[in-house]
Formats: sequence, C-alpha cells, structure tokens
Amino acid sequence: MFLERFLAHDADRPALRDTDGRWLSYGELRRRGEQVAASLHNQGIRPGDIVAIHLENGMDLIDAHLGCMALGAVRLPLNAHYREAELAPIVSDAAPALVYTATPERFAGLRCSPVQAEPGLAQPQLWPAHTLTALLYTSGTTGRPKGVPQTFAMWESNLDALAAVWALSDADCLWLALPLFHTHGLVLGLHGTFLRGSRAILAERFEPIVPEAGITHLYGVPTWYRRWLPLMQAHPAAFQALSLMVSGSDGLDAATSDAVYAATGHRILERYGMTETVMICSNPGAGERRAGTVGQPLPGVEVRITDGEIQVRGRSVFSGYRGAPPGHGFTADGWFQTGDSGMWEPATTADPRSAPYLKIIGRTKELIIVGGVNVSPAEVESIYADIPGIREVGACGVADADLSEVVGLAVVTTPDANAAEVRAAIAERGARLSGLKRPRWVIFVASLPRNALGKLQRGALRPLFTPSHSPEAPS
Ligand code: MLC
Ligand code: AMP
Repeated sequence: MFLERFLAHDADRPALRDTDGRWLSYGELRRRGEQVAASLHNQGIRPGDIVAIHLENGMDLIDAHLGCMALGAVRLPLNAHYREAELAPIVSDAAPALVYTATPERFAGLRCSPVQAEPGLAQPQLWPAHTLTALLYTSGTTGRPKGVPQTFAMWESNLDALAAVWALSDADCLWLALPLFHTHGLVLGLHGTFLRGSRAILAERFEPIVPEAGITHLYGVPTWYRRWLPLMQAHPAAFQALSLMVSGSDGLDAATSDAVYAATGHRILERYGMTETVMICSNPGAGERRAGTVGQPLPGVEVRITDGEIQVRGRSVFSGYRGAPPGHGFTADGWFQTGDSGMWEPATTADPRSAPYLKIIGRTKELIIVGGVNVSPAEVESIYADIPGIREVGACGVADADLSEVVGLAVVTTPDANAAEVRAAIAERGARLSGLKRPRWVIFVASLPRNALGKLQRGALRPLFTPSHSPEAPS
C-alpha cells in the first residue's frame, strides 16, 4: 500500500532538498504533513474533500500535498501558470473546498465555496487511505478540461513496474524540476521518490544546469534535452556520471537522442504515458533502448493497436472521466482509447528474440504539445473567436525547433474589420492564456479549410504556417 510504504521509510532518511538547499528527511516530511493536515482539519476540510493546489514547485506546494495525503483529502493540482479563464472550467467542475495559491486574484471571479471551520472537533485521524488521492485535469480536445480521478493503487502498480524496468533503487537521487501539477513530475518524480524512499532535489523550474555530483537521475521532456545539449557537449563528464536520463510527454527527435549519445554515452530512455493511464510503455533500463520508439508495454499494462489507434488497459488505467457517462473514452470491450496512433516495430538484429517496440506516429486527437504541455486548439480558438472584426479562427500546432510545437492561429476577418484593432485585440486577449498556449504565429487568411460537413480541418491549416507563406494582413 502506497501510504504504508511512505510511512515506513526510516525517519532520518534524506528525502527532499528544498529549493533553498535544505535537506528534509522522511520523518520531517511526515511531521510537516501532519501539521498541515491538522490545520486543514481546523479549517473544516475532511477526508475526501477536494483541495486545489495552484502553486509552482517549492515547499509550499510540497506541504500542501503532504497535508492532503495525511488527512485523506483529494488533491486538485492546478497548473500554476493558468489564468482565470483557464481555471474557471476546472474550478466550476471540481468545486474545491479550499485553494492554495500565490495568486488569489486569478480566483477572484470564480466561485469556490469556501469551507466553514467547525470549532472544537477532535484531532483528525491521520494517513487514512481513501479511494481517490488526486484529481488531475487534462486538456479536453473539445476545449473543456476533463477530470481524471487518480488513486494510489494506479500509481503504486505503475511506479513499481517502472522501478523494475528502469532498475530504480532507494539510492537514486532525482533532479526534480518538472512542474508538479502534471503526471510526469507529480507521479513519476515526486511520488516515485516517496514510494521508494529515494531522494529528490527540487528545482523551481527547468534551467539547463550541469548536474551536481550526487544526482543520478534526470526525468525531462524533449525540449529540456535540446536545451541541455550544448552543456552536455561542454561538460560531458558530469552527464556521463548519471545513471539514467529519461524523456517523455512528447516525442524525442532522433537527432537529439543521437547527439546526447555522442556527447555522454547515454542513450536517453524514452517512455510513453498519459494522465489517464500513468505510464504505458517504456524502453528498458538494461537492454536495447531504441531511439524513436517508446519501448514495450510495462508489466501490468496491455497495449493493442486498433485501426491505427493505441488502446490500453491494465491496473494503472483510470476508470473514467469525472462526471462522464460510464465507458466514455473506452471501447465497448473496455480498452482506453489514447487518441495516439502507433505501430509495432519488429525485433531488430541486435535482439532478434525481443518483442516488438511501440512507435508513436501521430495523433488522431486534435492536440498541440508545446514543450511537453498539452494545448487544446478548441480552447485557444474560444479565446479569440468573439473579437469584433473576426469572423472565425482556427488553431493548430506549428513545428518549432525548441518546443517541438507552438500554437499557430489562422484568422478570417469580416469585410469591415479594422486590421490594427484586430491585431491589438488579439495581443490583448493573449493575457487570458498561460504562456505556452498563446499563439506564437498569427496569420490572416481568406477562409478556413473545412470538410463537406463544415468541420474545421486543423491538419490542413498547418501548411499555411510554413515560412515560405507570407501571412496576409487584413486589408
Ligand atoms: C511555462 N509556461 C506555461 C508552462 N510553463 N504555461 C502553461 N503550462 C506550463 N507548464 C508559460 C509561462 O507562464 C510563461 O508565460 C511562458 O510559458 C514562458 O515561460 P518559461 O518558463 O520561460 O518557459 P520555458 O522556459 O520556455 O518553459 C518551457 C519548458 C517548461 C518546456 C521548459 O514548460 C517545462 O518544464 N515543461 C515540462 C512540461 C511537463 O512536465 N509536461 C508533462 C505533462 S504530463 P508568460 O505569460 O510569462 O509569457 C504528460 C504525461 C507524460 O504529458 O507522459 O509525461
Ligand atoms: P497528458 O494528457 O498531459 O498526460 O499527455 C499525454 C499525451 O502526451 C499522450 O497522449 C501523447 O500524445 C503524449 N506523449 C506522452 N509521452 C510521449 C512520448 N514519449 N512520445 C510522444 N508523445 C508522447
């Protein structure tokens, strides 16, 4: 059981280095959790209540998580970069009883029914296991985020599978700069560390640093490795000394994988996951790591490809979106539909007996992945569609050498539109979106590509953003 294993780690064992450089032991983390739990309880929060955590990496965020874990409250990690318009649908759907945030103004217009303290209640019972431990929202392709209930059981089986495949141990030390409001950082990074009793060095945000001695593991997104490359070439020894570099959340290009290998002798380990499933496939810790593939299904996870789509079932797969009809997102025979397309790559001569490796070749869902962060084109469009002078807009992913993709926005104006006013309004509306969702490219076009049924063809928008096309300004 996840909590029992977390509670069993030696109290003196170092667990986490805070962003100010101070090490905290497992005993200290547990004490802090208990203190926060008592304070949450005094504020009227009870096991099973939803508590939103809208914070960047740091001890305030860690304390909030530990407090909820100790009390048995359900954590609602919110992207700390999200603005009011992005938070609104999540807050209205999840209705958290309490919000931890450093920017309360972003919640000013949102109704989050605050709880009433009930004085004189007994001390809470601590570390009770509850069915739900967290609720993570994922960018719905319709533009409305969907709540993905998370259980310790999902996490534990998946993290144990990863530990086996990656040969992880309690001696590992992870450099943890991944934002702790996504599956990657929260589940693999933070809870993976908590489960095994290993160590993590917390960083506020990613910056390409030379790993200090003692760090053994890096988990990151492809953008990070591209930004790290010059440093790896300049200081290869510091990277050679690592045990493992893992990439996920987005496809890693072969050029980066090969350049990292040439500089450090490490083949980056690629793995594939989703908020709904935790990790699905991975290349092995020991054994053949095949660049451009995401390896094989993890123990406890089954993968099939039907009509080109990757479908998954297993212990770590969630049971359904919050508030959605049963079976939504699953096939009739119970497989979760990832919306990613893939193919099996057969065994190679290096290991002819090995099972095939999964290669992700595209997405059937309409999603833009910017620096490992999912962006729904429909959500972006909804921000700009009602600007006076705009008839319609379409958003799509545009290839980017740093972030893999950035958002492109194609705009059709009305005949009487004032170009300067439209441009100014587009720039002003950008403030309603967190930075990675904001369109990097805006082009003006005469019409949007639609199919016979009138449905916007976002794939056909992409070629309009090629450098050879000079954007038309509205007249
Ligand atoms: C930064 N910004 C974000 C953001 N991070 N907006 C939304 N979501 C985020 N996660 C905004 C900032 O507020 C800022 O806005 C602007 O983007 C630029 O910020 P920055 O810090 O200068 O950006 P940059 O250094 O370019 O950061 C990019 C990045 C970082 C790639 C280094 O985003 C990152 O660490 N990404 C990792 C994402 C991740 O963990 N994904 C896992 C998803 S889970 P403004 O307003 O100031 O301009 C998953 C499952 C799986 O996919 O398999 O893992
Ligand atoms: P999220 O909804 O944030 O959990 O993101 C999950 C999505 O990220 C998946 O459905 C994939 O589209 C994408 N993804 C995750 N890992 C990889 C990977 N290794 N290669 C390509 N895409 C990935």
